[in-house]
Amino acid sequence: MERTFAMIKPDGVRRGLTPEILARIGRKGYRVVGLKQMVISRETAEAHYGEHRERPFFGELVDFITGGPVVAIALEGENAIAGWRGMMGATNPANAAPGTIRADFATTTGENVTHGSDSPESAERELGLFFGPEELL
Ligand code: FUP
Repeated sequence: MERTFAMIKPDGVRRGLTPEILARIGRKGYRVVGLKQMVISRETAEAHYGEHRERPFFGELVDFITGGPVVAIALEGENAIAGWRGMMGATNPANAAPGTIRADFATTTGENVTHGSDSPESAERELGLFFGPEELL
């Protein structure tokens, strides 16, 4: 069993895609072990995207991710890290495989609806950033 951190970003929440995305997660068979709607602080956003700090899009990325409510989700299941990234599709929706969330619901890299941890180390770090131990059931 593996745990990963998933997020419905502000564009997804604003567009009312939360139920659709949670339904896909449920159909796939992942267990939701943590779930909350929240507005991310700048401090948390900068820590979450710390690996991109030097990239030219960093400021816009932080503005975007803190600009409205997100849904933070802790998922559990077999191969959940790679599996959830597979359901999301490529970062740039133009390259995302048909049937993936980003192919179905997004048009730009900057606003691509969902996030998913990319490794066991990221998953542990991101779950710790967004959830206290008492929030993961
Ligand atoms: P992913 O793991 O698929 O979310 O992709 P990255 O970690 O590479 O990028 C994180 C976020 O930074 C993306 F979701 C959107 C933003 N980004 C850009 O805006 N422009 C880029 O060229 C790359 C990423």
